[in-house]
Amino acid sequence: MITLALSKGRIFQETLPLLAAAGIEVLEDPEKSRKLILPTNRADVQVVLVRASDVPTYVEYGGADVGVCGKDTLIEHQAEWGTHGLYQPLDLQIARCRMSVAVRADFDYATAVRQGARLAVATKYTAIAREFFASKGVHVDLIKLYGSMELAPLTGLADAIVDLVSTGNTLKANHLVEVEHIMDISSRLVVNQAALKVKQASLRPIIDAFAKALTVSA
Ligand code: PRT
Ligand code: MG
Repeated sequence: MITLALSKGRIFQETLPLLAAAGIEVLEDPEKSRKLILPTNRADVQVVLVRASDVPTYVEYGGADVGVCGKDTLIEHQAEWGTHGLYQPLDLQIARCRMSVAVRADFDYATAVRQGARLAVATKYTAIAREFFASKGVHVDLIKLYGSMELAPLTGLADAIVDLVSTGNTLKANHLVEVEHIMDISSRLVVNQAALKVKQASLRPIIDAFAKALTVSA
């Protein structure tokens, strides 16, 4: 059995065409079903639904053989738990967005940075934020949040946030502006290294079909 870990929402939806290219069809809609294990048209392939941030954990420890997760999630996971056991063969170019720094439209970020002010930065992505501001030589107090980062500058909890942006609509609706582009983000295929050896015969064709679908769409 090959077990594929996906999170509900954009990653699930955007992985479906790649699965189709590998001849795999998920037989239930996660938005309608309450099942956490979804069968596919192949008796030897199943999908498990997990939180986006749990995908690397499932794959690393063998709860799943393969998974799909954002580069953001991978960097944060590896900063906390190290890099063993996860093979990352492909950038799937799906669920694309960017990691950015945003502040209130009336906050003078450039001057605060130039004057060496200590910035209070709220984020879910503490490893990425720490590394980014350290590389710029900016002193920050990091405030860890688990969601709705946009609220932090509006309530005075923080001067700035580090968050994912795709259309920019969420920032705009909350009178925030992007002041730094930290990195582009897309989702990666992650594979359990032991599974790659032991289940090579069934895993390789799936990885190869994904890779081929990517070059065709590029
Ligand atoms: O939601 P949950 O806490 O379970 O986990 P999650 O937020 O990590 O999962 P999910 O499914 O929301 O996101 C999965 C992955 O999709 C992320 O790890 C990213 O790699 C990728 N992705 C792509 C995004 C976005 N685009 C995105 N726009 N993840 C989140 N957002 C959020 C962003 O945080 C902000 O709140 O959407 C809002 C901004 O969107 P715009 O379009 O208004 O700019
Ligand atoms: Mg989310």
